[in-house]
Amino acid sequence: MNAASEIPPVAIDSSVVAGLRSIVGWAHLLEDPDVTSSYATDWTGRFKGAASVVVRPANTGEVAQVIALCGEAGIAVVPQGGNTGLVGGGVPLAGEAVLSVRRLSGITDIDERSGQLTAGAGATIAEVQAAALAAGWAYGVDLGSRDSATVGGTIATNAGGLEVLRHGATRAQLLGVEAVLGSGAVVAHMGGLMKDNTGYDLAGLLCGSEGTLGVLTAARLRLVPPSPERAVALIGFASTESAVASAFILRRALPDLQSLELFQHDGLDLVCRTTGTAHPFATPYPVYLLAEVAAQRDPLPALAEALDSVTAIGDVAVAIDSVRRSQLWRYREGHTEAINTLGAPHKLDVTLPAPVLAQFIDRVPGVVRRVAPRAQVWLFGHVGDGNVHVNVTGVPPDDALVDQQVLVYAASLGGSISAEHGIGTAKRPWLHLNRSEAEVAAFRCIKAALDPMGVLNPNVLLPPG
Ligand code: 2HG
Ligand code: ZN
Repeated sequence: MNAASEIPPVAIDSSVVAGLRSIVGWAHLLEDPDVTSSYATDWTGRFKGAASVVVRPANTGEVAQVIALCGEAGIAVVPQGGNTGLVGGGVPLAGEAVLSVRRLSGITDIDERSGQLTAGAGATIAEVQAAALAAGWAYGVDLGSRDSATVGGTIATNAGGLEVLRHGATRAQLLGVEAVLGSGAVVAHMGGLMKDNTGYDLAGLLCGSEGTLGVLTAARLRLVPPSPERAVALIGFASTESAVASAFILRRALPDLQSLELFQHDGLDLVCRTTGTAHPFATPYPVYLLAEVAAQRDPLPALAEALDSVTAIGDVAVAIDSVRRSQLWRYREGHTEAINTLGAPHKLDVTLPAPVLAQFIDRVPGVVRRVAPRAQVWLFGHVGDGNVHVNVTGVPPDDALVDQQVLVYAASLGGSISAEHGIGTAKRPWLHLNRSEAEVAAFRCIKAALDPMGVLNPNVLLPPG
């Protein structure tokens, strides 16, 4: 169903191709399948399509012209940033044209006093972080794919990542956006005012809309004060229950807690085997927490005191210097790449209410194995946000049963079927698990109003029909 394979590109009339070429220039209209294929396969390899063309506009005016032309010609467009999405939302699975925003990568108007900057949609998160740091600030979003993920893509999915518990997800960083709507109109509200109650929050609406309402071209981002002093603790636990209970204790005890992650023995072992790294402790533990505290002054005394108050700890390693901190982080950040070495995984990114989080983690492998006895289940994620990344390998890419079982189970416990990766193509059939008919009808009205020609990413988020 959702993992399309070998889809032939939709033929576009040569006059439209010529029109697009005259907008972006010869070098930025790509047609050769050898070149366009990297834009048409998602990072996991589960979602493979074929782009009719790839257009790479240089500025907002060109984006608007491309959308207007595609709208008139009835050609659907998939906006794409760094192509790091994990739910098939940024790749052309029905032969759409790809509009890459990578060339809109400038970072401008840095205001060191108020802590704000303007980033083009194609700037990477690492570039925004570096610009923020150079101005004496920090960007409140960090994620493993920071070197490729773009501002546009992270806004389109309201990306979360590793610091949500402290700074909120991407939507919380937005002071304004510039975007080209499906109508071809350009909307821009980039004044950067902290207080501005002048009607609908378009930035908030476009954030998380997965390219279905507008193509984001730039954003005014709020920055956060830097927290240069850091300490990381890796803690082994004998059970999920004790790890989750301890996570809640640490969260309350540590106001400077920046990240609070969970992973399991199998995932750690896979990371160690694929990277040739030693295990952190002499004895393996079924579950691990990784906690990072970041402050303006030495966070170690507060971390040590908080760890003392946690009784269930099996073993703990604490790192202060950056090399050792990175080594501990590798055990967690290495999961995504290590799992991909086993073949294209199914990625089910869910959030659970706190009281049922441990129950979900312990029982979800059984839920998967009921329908896929030979599947392997990998569980890790941002336990501080109740967000578990359920990865399943050993299942064909287009097998929907595993996805259904996991998502139905999460929703039955009051959870969300998408914590931070979005709905994309992968989860469209299950939107109803979290959204009522009235809500989906409201979504369709918004889509029709902002994208009247239905040109923008028509095959994601909203269920067909
Ligand atoms: C992470 O938290 C990302 O590392 C990717 O959201 C999660 O690979 C995944 O499933
Ligand atoms: Zn994540």
